[in-house]
Amino acid sequence: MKQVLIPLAACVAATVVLAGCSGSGKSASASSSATGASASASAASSSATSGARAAAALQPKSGTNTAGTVTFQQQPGGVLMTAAITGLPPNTVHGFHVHEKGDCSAPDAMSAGGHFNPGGKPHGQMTTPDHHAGDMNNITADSSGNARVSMLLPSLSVGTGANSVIGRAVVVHKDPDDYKTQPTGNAGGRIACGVVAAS
Ligand SMILES: [Cu+2]
Repeated sequence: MKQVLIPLAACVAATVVLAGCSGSGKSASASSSATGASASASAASSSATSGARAAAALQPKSGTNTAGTVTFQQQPGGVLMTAAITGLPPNTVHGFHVHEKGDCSAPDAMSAGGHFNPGGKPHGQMTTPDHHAGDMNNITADSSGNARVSMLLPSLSVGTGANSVIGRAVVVHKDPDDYKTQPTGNAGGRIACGVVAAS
């Protein structure tokens, strides 16, 4: 099952990346100079080079075996995030965020601080206007405890600007994010953490 699914998912991700790469440089510079662009969109593109990449290796925290790899790639409309996570309890849903501090040293990962929120927004679902830049959709483990997801994150960048993921941390939580409770989404403890570095 796993061996069948992974090549398929990798192929889809590669297709998306390739599609995003072709002709992307012009769109990025066009949006950064457009006066009508929203604040978050112009912040995300003005300091980022399309195609720039970053990655985080998730390490188990709070006594779990949860681990994985998260990659970020700058695209004209935001950052394409792809994650492959293992060691989750089977068939469970977990909050998943970019947190402010690139510090996963604490056994409970509390050293990573709160959600990455350079815009000073309320916590919420990433598809709504009000959300932390680091808010991402919940991830769902399959019957083997694996999760493989891709999301386009509109409020982040890969670069040197205020919204860049580089030097932040990715955190997997014990419980689902309810997308409402402030400022955490009531997602419980932190079961994996990884610092994001340019790649
Ligand atoms: Cu979090």
